[in-house]
Amino acid sequence: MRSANEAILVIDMQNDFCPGGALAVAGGDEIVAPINALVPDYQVRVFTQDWHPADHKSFASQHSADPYSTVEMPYGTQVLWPDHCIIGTEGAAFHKGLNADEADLIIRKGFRRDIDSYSAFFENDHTTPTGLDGYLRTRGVDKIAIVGLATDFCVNFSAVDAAKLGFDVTVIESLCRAIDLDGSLAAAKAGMTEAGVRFA
Ligand code: VGL
Ligand code: ZN
Repeated sequence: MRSANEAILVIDMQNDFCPGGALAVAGGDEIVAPINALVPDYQVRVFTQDWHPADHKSFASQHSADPYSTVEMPYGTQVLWPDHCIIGTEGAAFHKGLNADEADLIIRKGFRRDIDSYSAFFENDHTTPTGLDGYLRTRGVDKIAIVGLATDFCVNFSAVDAAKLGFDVTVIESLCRAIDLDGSLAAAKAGMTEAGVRFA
């Protein structure tokens, strides 16, 4: 058992990010069983769920644009995604093999139509908080292990924000899978390293 100041953060282990889903990440389902095996080692367990309204502005369909193209939003450049993780749909549900009953807290993010939220801590304007920082601090956490999907987007943004907030952060790379759009994985790893994130 890990000590009480260490949390595990399980990012977006949802059907739409697994093979067969709307925004499938290659091998996303391979990490379900090893994540289930790891979670019980931690006394503080937070899972996240990407959770978008059907007309979310991160969807290419809302811009008559091609998926994976980009658009300028008030908060910066936004990749436009296929419609995914729509609130209440099967695509937004956790992978059926994931032991989500083990979660102490489930953070939903990306529920505001006009702003995307990759990070478990802040929306993509880097200022609107999800409340997770306060939750972890009030539970006495100062060290976080991160696993899940996708390495180069939601894991990356969560890890960098956590490090900037002063947490000691380790990304367990073998329990993550990447989208890897135009070098995004290499860029994400460089950014995480720069922010002081460790890899295990
Ligand atoms: C994610 C793209 C869009 C992720 C979420 O979980 O990494 N990526 N929404
Ligand atoms: Zn999303």
